[in-house]
Amino acid sequence: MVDLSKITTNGKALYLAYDQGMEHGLGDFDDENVDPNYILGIGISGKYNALILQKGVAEKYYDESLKSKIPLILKLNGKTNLVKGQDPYSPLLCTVEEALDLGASAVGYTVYVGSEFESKMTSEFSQVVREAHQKNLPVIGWMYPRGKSIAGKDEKELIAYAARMGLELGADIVKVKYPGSLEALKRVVEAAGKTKVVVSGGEKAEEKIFLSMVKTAIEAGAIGMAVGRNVWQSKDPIGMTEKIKEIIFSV
Ligand code: FBP
Repeated sequence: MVDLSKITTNGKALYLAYDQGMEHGLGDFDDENVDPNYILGIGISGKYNALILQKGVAEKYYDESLKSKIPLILKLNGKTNLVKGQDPYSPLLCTVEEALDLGASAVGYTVYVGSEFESKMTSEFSQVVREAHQKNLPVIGWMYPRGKSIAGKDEKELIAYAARMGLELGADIVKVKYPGSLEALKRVVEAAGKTKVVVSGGEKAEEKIFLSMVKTAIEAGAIGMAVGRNVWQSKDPIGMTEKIKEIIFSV
């Protein structure tokens, strides 16, 4: 088993996701959070377990002085939201070797389970797992059911299936969308087995609703959260961080 201690605290984790500039475009940003330095500041002051970046941002902003302050999870694949009308494919953009050179403590990769391009992604993901595990580097699978073939299917069941795919493919942690209830998330955690589960933050929600999702995630057995917009779109990102941490790390 790969050692997760560099990116967890007592087995729990809170990650700050900042790959939305590629995945969603500028619509997620305002004048402050468009600047990667603003996010790094939140990550460091909030003592996050790791910051999630694409390689270009890591190369230009995650410099030597930051490496001892906050661990890096390098996202190895990505895509824009501009390509429409076909099933999603997220190509490998960065190698495990490059991630290590950039100072990464773990790597991440999105698999769109159910996409007609699923086999390309499962194959790339398997290669990532192979190379990363040779270097004792943890791998986090963003396991997201997507594509025409899943239309009309039970979303909760699909999220559990995607989490299971993460286990089957060798992910150390799977990052999943919140399936809507405690029972559904318990099933996801059960499906993932010894692969740990973190829940994705999602669109900016009302604080009470978001924090109750965090509470449910921990109750269901997830080790924590990977949050972006609900923190760095907040008027008080550090205050928000403290509230999330109180839930994740006090149990
Ligand atoms: P948020 O907390 O802002 O939702 O970020 C989590 C995340 O998984 C990001 O890492 C990624 O950019 C984004 O969500 C992808 O979401 P989607 O594919 O649903 O647009």
